[in-house]
Amino acid sequence: MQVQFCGLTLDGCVYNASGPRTGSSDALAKVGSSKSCAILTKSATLLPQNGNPLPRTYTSPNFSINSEGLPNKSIDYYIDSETIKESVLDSGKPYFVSISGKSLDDNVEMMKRICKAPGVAGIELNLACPNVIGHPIIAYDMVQLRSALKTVASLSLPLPIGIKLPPYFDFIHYQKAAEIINEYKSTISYIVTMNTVGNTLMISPHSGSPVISPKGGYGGLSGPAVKPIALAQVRKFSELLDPSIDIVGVGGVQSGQDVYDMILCGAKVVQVGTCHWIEGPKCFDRIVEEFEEICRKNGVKELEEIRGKLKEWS
Ligand code: RRO
Repeated sequence: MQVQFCGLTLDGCVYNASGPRTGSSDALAKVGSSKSCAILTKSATLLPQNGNPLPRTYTSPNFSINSEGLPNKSIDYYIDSETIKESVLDSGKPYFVSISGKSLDDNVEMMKRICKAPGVAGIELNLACPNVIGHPIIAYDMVQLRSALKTVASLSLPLPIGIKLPPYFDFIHYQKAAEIINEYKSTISYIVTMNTVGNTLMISPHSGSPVISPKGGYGGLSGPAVKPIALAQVRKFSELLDPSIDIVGVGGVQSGQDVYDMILCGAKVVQVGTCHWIEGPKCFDRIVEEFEEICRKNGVKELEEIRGKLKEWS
């Protein structure tokens, strides 16, 4: 089933989240060869970074924790390197670049470079990384959120811009964030909700210490355990945002049913992060096939028939 997103026709509604298995052209090419309907990079910085010390990831059946600290090969690698051109741009799938600069100036510089490079379909501006030591989560600070969007608006960029948000937990916080995003509805094409739940902690019973090393063991929570949080984000923002702003749902998606639930809550497209990390790029084939089977069973021919159509409790 095709989906209109960012002025593009996507051949499906499931693609990869920024983060796991998205840092190299090899990994991105594997996403391109799967049933993922688009390709999205790891969040880039102006210069390459190794990220936080190891061990910085932990996985269990129900959840994962990471404090990767933005390891990436730099913006120029993701937009300008020969390997990206050969393996990713040639796949013919829409190619989105995620950025998470150390400062607003860095984000501006990266956005300008992306707009000069050929072949990029859109920019995902990550305002929600929880793991950079000494830096707060930008989109929890409404002053910084407004200032970031004001600056982006002033650039009048020719590419669609999405912003990646952290999870919110109080309705007043959703309202404040939505109010600001709606002010910039002519600049922001879509939101991506949600990033990992920031600063969570897990302890190993064997060592009696945190399961990851950076930041005193605090890291972003993802995986099946966060799906109810992600559904709430998608549902609440679909009630609050201007309908011209699309919603990309992400968080705990590992099955066709999870994709279906995200769309019922109002998602236009759905990203898969932790499941891609654990299962590898074949997860896109499985999830897409499961989703198509559910749609067939329910007689759904167009996604618009179910988008945002969550029923009231009965
Ligand atoms: O690299 C990371 O530590 C990271 C990033 Br940029 C992000 O946006 N979310 C996350 O859970 N980890």
